[in-house]
Amino acid sequence: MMKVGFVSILGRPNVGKSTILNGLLNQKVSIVTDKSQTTRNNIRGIYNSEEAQVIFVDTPGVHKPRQVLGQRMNTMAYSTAHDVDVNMLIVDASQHFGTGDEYLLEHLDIKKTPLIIVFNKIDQARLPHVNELKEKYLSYLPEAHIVETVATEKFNLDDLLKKVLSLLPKGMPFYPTEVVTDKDEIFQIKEIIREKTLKILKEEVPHSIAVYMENIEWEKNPMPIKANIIVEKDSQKGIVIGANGKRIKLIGTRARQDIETLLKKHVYLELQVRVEKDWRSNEKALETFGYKLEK
Ligand SMILES: Nc1nc2c(ncn2[C@@H]2O[C@H](COP(=O)(O)OP(=O)(O)OP(=O)(O)O)[C@@H](O)[C@H]2O)c(=O)[nH]1
Ligand SMILES: [Mg+2]
Repeated sequence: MMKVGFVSILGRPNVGKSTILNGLLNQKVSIVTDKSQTTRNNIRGIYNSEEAQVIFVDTPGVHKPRQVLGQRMNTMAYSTAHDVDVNMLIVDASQHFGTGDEYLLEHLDIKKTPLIIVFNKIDQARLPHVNELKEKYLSYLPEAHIVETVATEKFNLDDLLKKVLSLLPKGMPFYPTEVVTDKDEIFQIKEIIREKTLKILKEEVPHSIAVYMENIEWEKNPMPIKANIIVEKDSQKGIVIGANGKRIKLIGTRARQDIETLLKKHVYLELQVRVEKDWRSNEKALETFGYKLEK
């Protein structure tokens, strides 16, 4: 029998969770940006080999929420911690331990399942600092296994995978071996557009962005895709569009390239910016934009 199981990827925003998922799978399944709270849904990424199937679950970063969206994102992370065979807690080793870390440790229930603490970004940290952090975390979670990584360089991700496999039970695979993620193409297209938008924007605007898919004509070549970039305030609309439409054009060009790679087809991408006031606190809007509470 193979090693099979579910493994969470938990932690505060921007610590490198999605980079670790992509690195472990050698494939981009989850979007990555330098902005915090990039990931907003639980995203499964499935690793397959002769001996194992591991279903990794990338989760939204745990943070002090200000809107319903943020509460929902935290809930996704909290519930994942209960649903897996192994928990992975990712820590940004270049940062100091602070109130955000305390908040996470108070809210995340990770004491009942085998736990690996991954100290990531050690390329940006000094050794004495990493050792101090380790001591701190081990005082809260004395049973934890520890791995140090540089996810952007894939440094030590092989060790991390070995550690994960050693902790997994035996079983039968859940997914056919060709499946890499539980998310469909529409989700992936929307995420690509959101990634390119976030990468171009600064400061507070990224948190206000959602992407809505209006229409895809699958059978046509090139394939027309009509999507909306949603913002929360009128003032943000101009920021996304940019002077003479320069910014939205750049977002469109970059997104189209990645969508064409994903679908292996030519696409014609039409983006429009739309204001949906305070959508992050509105139940109905959250559902429309793909942030319904899910398991
Ligand atoms: N220097 C360095 N940067 C890293 C490393 N791992 C990730 N990053 C960068 O950290 C930023 C955040 O990475 P993500 O993978 O999006 O982080 P995340 O934890 O998924 O963030 P959220 O989805 O917002 O919770 C990106 O700019 C990454 O390139 C690392 O090991 N070293
Ligand atoms: Mg992420």
